[in-house]
Amino acid sequence: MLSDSQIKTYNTDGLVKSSTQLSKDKVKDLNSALDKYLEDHKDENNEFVSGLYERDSKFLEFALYPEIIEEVKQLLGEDIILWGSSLFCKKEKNGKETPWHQDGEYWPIKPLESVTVWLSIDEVTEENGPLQYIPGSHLDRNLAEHNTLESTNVTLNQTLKNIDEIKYKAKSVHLNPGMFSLHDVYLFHGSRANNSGKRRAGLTYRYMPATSFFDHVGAKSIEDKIGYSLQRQLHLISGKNRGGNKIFKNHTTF
Ligand SMILES: O=C(O)CCC(=O)C(=O)O
Repeated sequence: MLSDSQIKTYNTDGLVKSSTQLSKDKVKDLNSALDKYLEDHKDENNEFVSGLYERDSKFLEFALYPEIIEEVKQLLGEDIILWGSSLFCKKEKNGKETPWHQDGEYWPIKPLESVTVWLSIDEVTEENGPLQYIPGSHLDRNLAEHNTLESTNVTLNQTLKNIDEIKYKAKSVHLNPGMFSLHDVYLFHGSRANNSGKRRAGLTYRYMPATSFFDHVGAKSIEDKIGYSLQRQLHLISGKNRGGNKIFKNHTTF
């Protein structure tokens, strides 16, 4: 569980590193799932894969681990929907940069609230392109202007317009396999390219309060801009669906 001081850090910085370390067996399971996925999709570019558990349901299991859910609950309250998952698997050479961005810029959630769990599969150090963020950049609860990038050498094509003058404030998140951080939907974050010789793979799981509404219909207009589908399966994992969401699976009844 997150301590009071970790919750305070999340509130003031917009990101906190959890103290939880998943067991060796769970880390092994994560690695096997990724190895299998990469083998099954070896002809594709897997540096950034969105809609991961829709593509391979094995990845749903990790998002439901109580170690993770209990900490998400501490930040979002009892009513929680898991709505998304991605793979960020930077190659060991020429591993793509993730430009500085706010997640909320292109997410059809109203009111916009979400916590991302960034779960490490590989060791993440300063060398292999750790997640970086600007502490406190989430505080005014506004979406800043983004530019659309033409480059194909990035995982996402959106980048914050006025990031250069505050980049010096950036902090990095270093993780061992089976550790995770949690970050806020308005946080400015990104990651550098990887040329370290060591792969940097992690999963992101996105949770929203079930009091918010995920707008599958409105999402269609955003999909053209970002270039991938936002038609996600919503999983109610705790409490009640108070936002009138279209739930794919309810995990709270047995
Ligand atoms: O891991 C990365 O490179 C970026 C992750 C990210 O953008 C996110 O978690 O929203």
